[in-house]
Amino acid sequence: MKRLQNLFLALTLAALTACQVEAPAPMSVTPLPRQIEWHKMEQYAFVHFTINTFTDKEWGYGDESPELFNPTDFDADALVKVVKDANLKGLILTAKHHDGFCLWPSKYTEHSIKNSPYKDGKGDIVGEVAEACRRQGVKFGIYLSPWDRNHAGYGTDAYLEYYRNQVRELLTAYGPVFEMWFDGANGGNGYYGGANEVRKVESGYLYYDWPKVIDIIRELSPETVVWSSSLPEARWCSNESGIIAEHCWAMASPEELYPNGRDSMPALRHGQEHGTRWAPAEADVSIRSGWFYHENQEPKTPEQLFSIYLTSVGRGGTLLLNLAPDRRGRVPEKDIASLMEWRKMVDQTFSNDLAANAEFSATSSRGCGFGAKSMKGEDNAFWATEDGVTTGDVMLKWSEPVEVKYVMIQEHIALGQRVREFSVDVNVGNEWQQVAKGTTVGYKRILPLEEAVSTDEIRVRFLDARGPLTIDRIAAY
Ligand code: FUL
Repeated sequence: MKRLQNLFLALTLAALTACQVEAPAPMSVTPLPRQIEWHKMEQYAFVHFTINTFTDKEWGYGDESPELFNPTDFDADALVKVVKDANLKGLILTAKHHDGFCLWPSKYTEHSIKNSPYKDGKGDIVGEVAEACRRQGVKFGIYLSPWDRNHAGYGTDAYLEYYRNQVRELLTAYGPVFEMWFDGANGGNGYYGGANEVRKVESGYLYYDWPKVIDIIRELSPETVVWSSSLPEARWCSNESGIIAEHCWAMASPEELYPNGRDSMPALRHGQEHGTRWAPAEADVSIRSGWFYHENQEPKTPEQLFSIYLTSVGRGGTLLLNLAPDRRGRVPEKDIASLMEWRKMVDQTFSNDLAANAEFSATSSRGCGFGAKSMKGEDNAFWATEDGVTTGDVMLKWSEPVEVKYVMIQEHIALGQRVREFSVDVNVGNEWQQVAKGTTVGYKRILPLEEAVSTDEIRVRFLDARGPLTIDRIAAY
């Protein structure tokens, strides 16, 4: 008995010692905890709703009467329910668009909902939506247009004070918010308190002195991810079509994203391997061609939305999908139908991970706890190679052939983004065929195969990386 006990003790000790393998050191740029939470949301809604909805415009001039804002059937809970049913994890609302009309009763201006017929001036769309989001477990975010075509002081210090006051007012009353969206459209003609002129602000974004605004956010809502054109914690993916580039780093350097305060499209599109911040790409796209509701436009089809899902969530960033309530304040029925069908397609395609029944192996691993099996399923474990090993193959083997149309790869981004090149191969009739290849992976990469293949073995070859490989998951659908 005693010998058996000793043996058991020895085995346990051996196992413990063997398991004392440390994870690879993090890369120099890694996401903040709030950015990891943001990545995990994957998809959330934008809601463009304001006076433009009633004037049939995309950009209001700034002289519109607040009397025009009069939704006849607005119900914040119904709006949030659409978002929730579509499995969108958050909602970013246009609290103020370029025309300057405020959807909350701001104490800093009369150009707001308090002078509209909506609920006899007692309504507060921002507050109502924020509360409905909290009730239904959807995260709330705010779009506050920096460009304001209504404000008399736009272009001067007076407006900057007004703007910062509003950021403070919103975050105090409606925070915490998961994301603040500071649009890049800037300066031009407008009403400007009656001046009716063209106002250009200093070199794009520099006028706003973003660090001062960001200080207010950090003070009042520390968990907010800032989408801005200065010190971004999430960046524009460079287009409004829902397409993140295939080659896309989550890292970027602000001075290269915004040289002289202006957008650099290549830097926004691809990020930078040696960028100094974690500033991942977000794909903003509208369900219709406009951001605001226009009667003559149609929603995208479920198939189009599915394709957008693949080029956004499937390329390491997030999807910010815009809904445009109509003059009732309701998301149009046909848009809801398209959304729900899209959700069904995503669920059906990605609910059954074939890799759950596969045998995982790898050409090498760091050892205990970091073995190939760690890439199976959703958990915190990840596969890692030894220091100095930046390539490796992962094999998934089934006892019976499976039909595969999509391969999904996730890096363990908490330690940084590393993969520079990879190939996906399938074994058909004892021959390896390359069915997909790529450069970057990041939080999540979905590789659609040209056509479904029947195979009992898949191999993912990591051909180059910036450091030891750290792969969270490989799945097949
Ligand atoms: C753009 C704006 O000008 C559009 O109106 C819209 O809000 C879009 C999301 O961002 O820059």
